[in-house]
This record gives sequence, C-alpha cells and structure tokens, in this order.
Amino acid sequence: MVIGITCYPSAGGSGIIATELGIQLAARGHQVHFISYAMPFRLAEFKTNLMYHAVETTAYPLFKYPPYTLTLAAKMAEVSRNFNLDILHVHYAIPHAACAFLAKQLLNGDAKQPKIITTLHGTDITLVGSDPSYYEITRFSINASDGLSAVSKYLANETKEVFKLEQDIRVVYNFFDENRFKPHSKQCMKSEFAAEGEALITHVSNFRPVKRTLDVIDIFEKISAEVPAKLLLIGEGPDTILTRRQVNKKGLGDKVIFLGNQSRVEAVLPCSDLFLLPSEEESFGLAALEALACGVPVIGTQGTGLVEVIDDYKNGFLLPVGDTTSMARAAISLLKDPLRLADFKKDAARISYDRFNSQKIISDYESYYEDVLNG
Ligand code: GMT
Repeated sequence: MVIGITCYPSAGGSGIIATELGIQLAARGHQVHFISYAMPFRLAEFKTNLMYHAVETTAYPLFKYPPYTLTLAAKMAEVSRNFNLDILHVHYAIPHAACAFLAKQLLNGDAKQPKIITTLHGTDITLVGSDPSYYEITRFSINASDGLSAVSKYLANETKEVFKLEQDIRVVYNFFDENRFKPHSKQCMKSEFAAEGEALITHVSNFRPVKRTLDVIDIFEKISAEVPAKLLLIGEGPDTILTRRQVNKKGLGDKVIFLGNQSRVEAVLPCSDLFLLPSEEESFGLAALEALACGVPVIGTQGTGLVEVIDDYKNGFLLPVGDTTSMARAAISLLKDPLRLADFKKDAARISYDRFNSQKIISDYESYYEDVLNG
C-alpha cells in the first residue's frame, strides 16, 4: 500500500504513535509518506520506504496567522497525486481531518483519490474538539472521513457522546516497539540518578495542566518522607516552570532531576521502580504503556483511558484524580515490599506485551486499512 501520514511532529503522544506506525509499516514493505511542517520527533534517520514532505507556509505581512492548514491541504493533494496514495491517515483531528477533507476536494475529478482515515488521540476531542469554536468543524470533518479510529474504548465512547455520532469508530490501541521498550536494558544505569538503596520514580509528559505535574511533586514529597527516593522528570511544557518552583518551594531540589525532552526514553525507563501519571484526562496514556513495557509499574487515575492500560493491583494502581494521599500510600506500600514490587514489574512487562506489542497492533491497522479500502 502507499500511505500518507500527517501528524504533529512534536514530542506529544499522537505524533509519536504516528511516527512509530509509519516506521513499522515501512518495515513491512508499504511505502510511507510523512506530510508535516517539520520532521517528526522520533524520525531521526533515513529508512527504506519512508519519505518526508515538508509543508512550507510563506509569511506575508498581511497574514497575522500564516495559513498552515491551506498549505498542508495543498501538500496532501500534491503528494497524493505524485505518489498515488491509497490511504491518507491523519492523526489528531484538528486541523488534520479538515485539511484531508479539503485535499480530497482538490483531487475531485482525478482518477484516484485516497481514502481518508482519521485517528482520534484524546485532547482533539476531550478538550479542543468540544470547545464551541472548534465543535462544528471537528464534527463535520471527522464525519467526512472514510474511516475513524480511536486509541481506546474510553475515547471512542467519549467521541460518540460529545459529537452525537452514529458512525462506527474502530478502536485500535496504541503500541510500543518491543525491540526498544523492554525490561533490564543493559544501557540503563540507575546509579546515574539514584544512590544505592534509593528508589527511582519517573514521570514523562508534555507538562500540560491536564497532566497535573504538581500532583507528581506532591506524591513524591510524601513518598520520599518514608522511602529514600529520587524523582526523574522527562519532558517539557507550559507547566515546567510551575513544577520547578514547586520543587524548590518544597525543598526537594536535591531529589528531583529534570531531564527535558528525550527522544530515547527507553534508555532511562527500565531502571525506574515506579512511574507516576496522575492525569486529569488521558485517552490512553502512551507514556504509561512505555513504562509498563520496560517493566515499571504505574500509578494512574480512574475514570480515564488508563483503565484499559493498567491492571489495578497487578501492574499498578488506579486512584481518583487529585487523591495524592492515596497515590503516595499505594506507592509506599509497593516500594516497601520488594517481593510484591518484583511481581508487579514482571506483570507490567508481560501484560503490556500480550496486549500492545507492535506486531499485533500494526496488523490491526493493516486490516483496518483493508476494510476501509474495500468500502
Ligand atoms: O495531550 C497530550 O498528552 C498529547 C496528546 C497528543 O495527541 O499528542 O496525547 C494524547 O494522545 C496520546 C497518543 O494516543 C495518548 O496516549 C494520550 O493519552 C492523549 N492525551 C490525553 O488524552 C490527555
């Protein structure tokens, strides 16, 4: 198949999944074309069957907001024409589903037009798509897609409810590359971050308010009062400054390490003992899955898509949003019980592999592509 992929090229989960999907599809012999304003975050090197098409949006004094959506739609149509795309798979509805619709209009009358598949990732629906100013255009463009997928049942249900959709939504879960995300990586050196006998606790996110990074600090403060520990914070975003201030305010500066954005989190995750993701909203929680795959139990939140990723009391704990006391209590009890912690770690790697290994999920995407192509 010849597949075009559009995503945000930045460090967020939707861009990461789109990139990993493209890499794996190319490895299976499909021809993959990335169309975006920058080279996707995890697409560092040249790979067979993979091409990247940059979208350029010329600045002009009259344009207060350079019209990226228009140049993206034009580039989608151009790539589709030049390479005979079978599928144009866009990740994150806003604005990509609308651009894909427009691209298809541009191809109207051509002998071949690609089928449009939109994958919903979460905040495109739960936050942005339900904002009144985006609501109608999002509803229209996802309805106009030939295929619609969501990364969890939770998100599929949420989308149907918010947009009152009748169209089918295929659930295709997120995945991880089992050759990179695995426990006991030899490259991982816990001693770089924590002293002998200290627990290493990790959080990875884009530090947006929805991730509740202040809760991460709160939970860690409570844990470190009872168990010697270090906290590793990976990622950057609008709440980074607030989080740093909180760390200093609580006098935790010598226990918290900020690593910024890292393209190879798999080099650090396997030496962690516990992962914290106390998000307010999470359609799936790719960061949690990558931690589990590396054998790290996760503390997450109830009432979010994390319930489809974490097995409560088996490879992590699911607790109410904002209940940092219960989260810390669960963490402390696990860290103080090495045998139970070892069982949780084993189950984290085993269960996540069984459900979300890349070979399984890439095949799910391939069969969805076939279904959409066959109408
Ligand atoms: O909002 C973010 O955290 C980033 C966002 C994205 O689209 O880049 O993440 C969403 O998509 C990820 C990949 O499918 C999911 O794992 C995240 O759960 C989801 N984020 C939220 O729902 C908050």
